[in-house]
Amino acid sequence: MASEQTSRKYLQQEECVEYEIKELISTLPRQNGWLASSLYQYQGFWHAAAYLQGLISCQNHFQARDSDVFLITTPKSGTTWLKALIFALMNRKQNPISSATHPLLSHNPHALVPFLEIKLYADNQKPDIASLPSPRLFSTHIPYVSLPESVKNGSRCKLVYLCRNPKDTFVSLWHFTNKLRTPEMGANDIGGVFDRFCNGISLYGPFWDHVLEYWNLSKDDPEGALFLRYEDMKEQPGVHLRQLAEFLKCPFTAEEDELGLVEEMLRLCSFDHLSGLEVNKSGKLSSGEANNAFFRRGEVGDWKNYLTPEMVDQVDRITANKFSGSGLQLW
Ligand code: PAP
Repeated sequence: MASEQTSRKYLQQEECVEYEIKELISTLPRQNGWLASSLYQYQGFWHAAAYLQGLISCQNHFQARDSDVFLITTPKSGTTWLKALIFALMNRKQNPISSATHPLLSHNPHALVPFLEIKLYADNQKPDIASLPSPRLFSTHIPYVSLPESVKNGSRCKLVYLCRNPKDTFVSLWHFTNKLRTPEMGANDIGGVFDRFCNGISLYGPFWDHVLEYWNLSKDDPEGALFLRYEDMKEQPGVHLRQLAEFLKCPFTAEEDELGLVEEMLRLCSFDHLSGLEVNKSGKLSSGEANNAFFRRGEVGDWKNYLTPEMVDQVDRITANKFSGSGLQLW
């Protein structure tokens, strides 16, 4: 049925792309994806066809402003959480945190902070984003190498990168893609996708290269790029929310501090609160994913329930090897 088809855009990657992208992907290295379609290697990273079309159109047309803020992650690193926090933080004047009509109470965070290549430039090759008021808030999974030139060099916009330990990221991605696969497709065998993840063949992978590029950027340009870790945010959310506010030049005032705004914001955006909202229990994104697919456990260390000692050893060795000498603290 057409309606069933359009309600699952994420399963129809190749069908959604234009002729030029079909031509391009026919020349790229190809591997089986974790959902229905293939992954294509472009500028060193693996992409699904429709998101690659979004990426290329973003490279061709996106014009950054100095005031733009980009929230960047590899999939399943805590994107939904950080979207909620940054949205609440940056819009707190117009949308008081305690308001009964706060947008986060009725919208999934993905609907409030759109992805560039997955939403804006996937729905429309030239979306009208020039009319959006500043500061604009966007999100993306695009690796640093593939960011539009105006983001990398033409502006003083700010990038916030959130990463998560590779074992939890992998387990979260495995669950997420299983949830999006149709009953006929069945779940992916964990061992098979684990090998692909370790070989870098996952959406926006290699995971380690993605993280490392943004880590290096944050060292070279601490004013322009903030590097956060999911585990640190879980451990000391208040410290990192304040750090984020300072970085984005909207620090909490003494009065806000006295009123307990940091704690209130953390409560609004917490896993328990967001996952319990009706919109996140029963709603869907326009691309078809159920909102509840973005909320599973929200904990650190769930990998212990899924990975064998051999798998743990393998990921830890790759991580140690890839990050060696970078100064990036290992998990
Ligand atoms: P995306 O990159 O595809 O947008 P993303 O939000 O990064 O997805 O991944 C969802 C993960 O963040 C899930 O982790 P899990 O599978 O290990 O449970 C999800 O539970 C977790 N998550 C979602 N919202 C929150 C939140 N408010 N606080 C902490 N973790 C969260």
